[in-house]
Amino acid sequence: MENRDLAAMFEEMADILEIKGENPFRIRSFRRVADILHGLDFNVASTVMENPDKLRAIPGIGEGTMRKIGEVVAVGRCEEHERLRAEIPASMLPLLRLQGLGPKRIHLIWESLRISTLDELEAAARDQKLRTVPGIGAKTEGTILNAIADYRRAQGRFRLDQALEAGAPLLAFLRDEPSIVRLETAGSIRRRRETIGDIDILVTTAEPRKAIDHFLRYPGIRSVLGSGETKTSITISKGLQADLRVLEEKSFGAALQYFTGSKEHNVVLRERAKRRGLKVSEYGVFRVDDDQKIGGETEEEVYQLLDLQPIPPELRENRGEIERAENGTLPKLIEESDIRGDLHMHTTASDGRDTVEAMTQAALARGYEYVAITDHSKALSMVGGLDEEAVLRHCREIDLLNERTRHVRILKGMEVDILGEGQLDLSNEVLAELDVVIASVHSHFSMPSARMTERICRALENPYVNILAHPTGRLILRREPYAFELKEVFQAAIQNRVILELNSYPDRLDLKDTHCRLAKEMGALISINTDSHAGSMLRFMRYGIATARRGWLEAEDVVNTYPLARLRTILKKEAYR
Ligand code: DGT
Ligand code: CA
Ligand code: CA
Ligand code: ZN
Repeated sequence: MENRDLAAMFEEMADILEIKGENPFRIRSFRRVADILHGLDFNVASTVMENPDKLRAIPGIGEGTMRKIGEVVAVGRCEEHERLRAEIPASMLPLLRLQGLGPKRIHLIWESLRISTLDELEAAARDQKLRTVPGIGAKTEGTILNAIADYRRAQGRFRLDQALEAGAPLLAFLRDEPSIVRLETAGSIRRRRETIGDIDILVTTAEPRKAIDHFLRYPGIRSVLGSGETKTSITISKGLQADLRVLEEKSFGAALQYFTGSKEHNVVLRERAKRRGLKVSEYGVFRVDDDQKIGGETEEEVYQLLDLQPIPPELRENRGEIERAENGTLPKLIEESDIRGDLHMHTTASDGRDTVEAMTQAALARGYEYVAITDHSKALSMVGGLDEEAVLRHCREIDLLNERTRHVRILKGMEVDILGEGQLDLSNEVLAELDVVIASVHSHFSMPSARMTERICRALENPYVNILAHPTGRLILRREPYAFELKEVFQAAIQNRVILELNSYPDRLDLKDTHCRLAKEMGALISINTDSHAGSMLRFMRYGIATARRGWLEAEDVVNTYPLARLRTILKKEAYR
């Protein structure tokens, strides 16, 4: 059981109490526990059994909390949680997942309209009845309708890393089958979207029956959704769907193009074909007047026949890529091999699992030229954040290690908390000792947009800040970004020669694709970092790279593709773009 599952239970208990309009003190204490559990780097479920005193020692974790955690871990359910759940209709719980609604409002809506399901809520918003509830206006009705649409879309979607990891053994299993000649993934997973609805797999074979039967023998199969002549659908772990399509070799390129999508990209492509007297389908490229097939064996050919540069899958979202391919000015997208170092990671000094030395070895194994060690600062006391004195000690250790280490340079850094009003959590004297200063928001997420904007901009004005980490604070499928003026913050970063982070941690991907592109267009520099908490996590770089490519980034836009000497001039703020 993960810490986040436990945290979710406490959050839900707080939500239910709030829907019922109960004691604010209890509500706050459950929320605090959820926050604490989220922030712990060790597995709470195993600790509560093996080393309960370690948990007990954490401020904010009382005996009642210990008991609840113990119950869930031991018997899989917590008495009080179950009791609370029974006190509101089960259909009300999804309402809590709606962005911008919140338990207080659900409470009010229940009080005045007795609404307890998503469908009732949607109907009331559409019929403009919701605005009769105190504190809800026409604008909120619109927000709620959007939130319901978002919620329905998010249901049944998976994070990219989950889909890639669940899909990998299936793909390996298919590659082992001799009757399968070609195998490619298509759809959103090939485009590396941040969330995936289902995995699309395309194969060619001389023996379709054999290939399909092999697919149906996959040991990780959970259910078979359907199997026909051309398409077979199964579900694998966690209910993720995978579609297998068996295709003809001679039109494989056209099929790959078609099933990679996006639908929006394909629509524009087909319109373009039509204007040129051509027709593009999953079977090939055809002349309209005599229905003659003129290509489709490879994907490049499909684009070439439309007088387009081949378009990388990550760009196929109808965001201007077709115009650029027409002019031959597509970006030369960044690749993982362009990366020379990683500028954000944690060690045992705060909440990481590995030592500085182990992290350095892991970086070396990836062929990096430099790494920055950036542990948390003291505001995050629950994860052992460092105070000024500890930072200086830590720096001296890194100096010593640098003397002994060859081939990779260790940069001294810290991930410093941005406090409530934009002050930094460490003194400037100490920040001056560091090579890299990362600033992050880890608290007070729900302040009004104007105040949050001012807070972040103020932090960026500190002359020692180099990188703004995970700038929007979102967690994919779990937490929306906090409210702030993105462009103002980007502008402040540029003015102060601060680099914006693309955090590759798989549930962050923050900045996201469209934000990366905006940042680049505004003239900002980006750093793609993993925020690793163990050496094995340096591999998360691939998710950051995928997002960067979807954000049209080139190596030149990303500071950790630069040789160390050039990077240093930027960290010293002697240069920017
Ligand atoms: P997903 O699975 O929701 O993350 O997104 P995709 O893009 O993988 O969508 P999916 O699995 O429904 O379909 C795979 C591709 O098939 C899609 O990207 C584009 C292509 N396609 C082209 N035309 C159509 C169409 O009319 N309907 C569907 N469902 N797919 C189409
Ligand atoms: Ca798909
Ligand atoms: Ca599909
Ligand atoms: Zn952070």
